[in-house]
Amino acid sequence: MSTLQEAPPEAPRRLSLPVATLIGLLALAAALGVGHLVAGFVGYTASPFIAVANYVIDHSPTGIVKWAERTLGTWDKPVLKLGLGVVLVLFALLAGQLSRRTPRAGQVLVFLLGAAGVAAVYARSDLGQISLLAPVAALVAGLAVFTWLHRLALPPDVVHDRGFDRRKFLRAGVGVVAGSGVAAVVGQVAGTSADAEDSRAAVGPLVPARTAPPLPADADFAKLGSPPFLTPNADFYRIDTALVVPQLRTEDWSLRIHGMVDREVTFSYADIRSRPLVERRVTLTCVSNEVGGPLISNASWIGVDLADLLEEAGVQAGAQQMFATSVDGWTCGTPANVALDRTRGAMLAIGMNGEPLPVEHGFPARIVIPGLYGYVSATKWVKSLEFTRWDDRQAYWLSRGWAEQAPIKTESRIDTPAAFARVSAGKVRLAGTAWAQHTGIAKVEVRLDQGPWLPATLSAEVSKDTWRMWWAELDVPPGSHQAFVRATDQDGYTQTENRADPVPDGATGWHSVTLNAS
Ligand SMILES: Nc1nc2c(c(=O)[nH]1)N[C@H]1C(S)=C(S)[C@@H](COP(=O)(O)O)O[C@H]1N2
Ligand SMILES: [Mo]
Repeated sequence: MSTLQEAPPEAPRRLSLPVATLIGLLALAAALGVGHLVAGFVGYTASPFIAVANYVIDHSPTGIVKWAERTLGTWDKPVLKLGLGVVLVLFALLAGQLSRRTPRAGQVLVFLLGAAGVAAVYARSDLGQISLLAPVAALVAGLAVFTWLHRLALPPDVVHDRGFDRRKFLRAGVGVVAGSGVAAVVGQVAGTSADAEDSRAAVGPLVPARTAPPLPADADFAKLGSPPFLTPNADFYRIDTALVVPQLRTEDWSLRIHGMVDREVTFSYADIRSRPLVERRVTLTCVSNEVGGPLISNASWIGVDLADLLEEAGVQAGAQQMFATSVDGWTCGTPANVALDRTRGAMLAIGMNGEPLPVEHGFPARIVIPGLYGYVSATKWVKSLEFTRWDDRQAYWLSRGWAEQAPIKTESRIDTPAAFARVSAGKVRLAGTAWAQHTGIAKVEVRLDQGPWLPATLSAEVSKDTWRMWWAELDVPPGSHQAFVRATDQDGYTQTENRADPVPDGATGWHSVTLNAS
């Protein structure tokens, strides 16, 4: 016993360092386990850990979030969870350390942590009040376990203190670990059992009444190193703020169109599914994409004309923006005139490359609007479209310093050879992609170092709303050289050489790769 209780009975009683530490960690485990258990029944994202992580995403400086998207890609969320986990463990250790004589300081710290969880759930617009039960249960469990274990290790009543009972304490600790684990697993199973995948599998084939024309054979130069014309769903870039992908069944989804409209209307999935469906190829691009970056992909979308739905609602003349909200509370503002313009071809999409939308790309339904960056158009898991004025509502990225109007900028990229590739001197073939959604690409040119611009061969134009592939040959002498690409769109605009950052409305500049020829 004496190893765990450092001081002789007459000295001030206090917990050993390892025991104090263990108490903090076990209280944390209990809080997270119980929180996750209750969240499984009242709303998965109400799990305190997830809610706090979501809060961090929503309230981090926009520069950091966009930096994480660019540099960490799809790893941004695991890295965030890991970071948050480390912070929590440090708090637990601190709570233990501060409570070696009396539990008071640790209890206050556990309470504050629990209160942060409650606040994070309270701050979410997509969770009802009942979901507060999850972080409240976590707070209570954390406090109770902390207090109980502390009493066990250091009874407040000195007279009956028969010294530290190591066995009893360890048994309690094992019990807390096992109980927290079981609670977390039950919560996980309950929270994800209403699985969207089952619902998605039950949708059945989506057969468009108006199919897109067949793809020409030379829609891409994939054999020469350009991207494939249609991006397979599994390779399609993904950007969103959702830490947990919203899990919706078709029967739980609906779309409400309201605000400055003559008649508020609500559509169910069955309503949309039973309409004549259209198929349209549209290339999506993220405003965060750096020059030469990967945040662009192309798909064949199946859905209905958004203009048809808006016509039924009767959008009023003074409406300036279509303010879209997703089930996870993310928001997006689109210029109303673009959403209403029939010739633009905005869609409510339910299918992607012949399948129902993948869950991470917005199942059951999302918005797709040709020619606008995703953050001002492409709301996934969309549940509401409200027509308002710009002054009435500020969308998610708008309030974080990104532009209100964000048409996609004309850009081009070299896909092959890769940067710093070793090539044989002589004729080197380049291939890549160029895009100017809703305007169309007119010309792509390449050049070596400061040499003349040479025209590239373009793939067939499938649609002005999709990217266009190109290939070209350059004569590369031995040594290190830089190959450049630039595109000209059908409005006659040639890409500027001036480099601009993605903030606030998209990057500009020529993409180049360094080639090492020998
Ligand atoms: N609900 C929701 N929809 C969203 C976002 C989001 O964070 N949440 N991000 C938008 C952004 S910034 C982009 S670029 C596109 C990306 O769509 P994708 O993930 O299907 O490629 O989705 C848009 N729709
Ligand atoms: Mo984006």
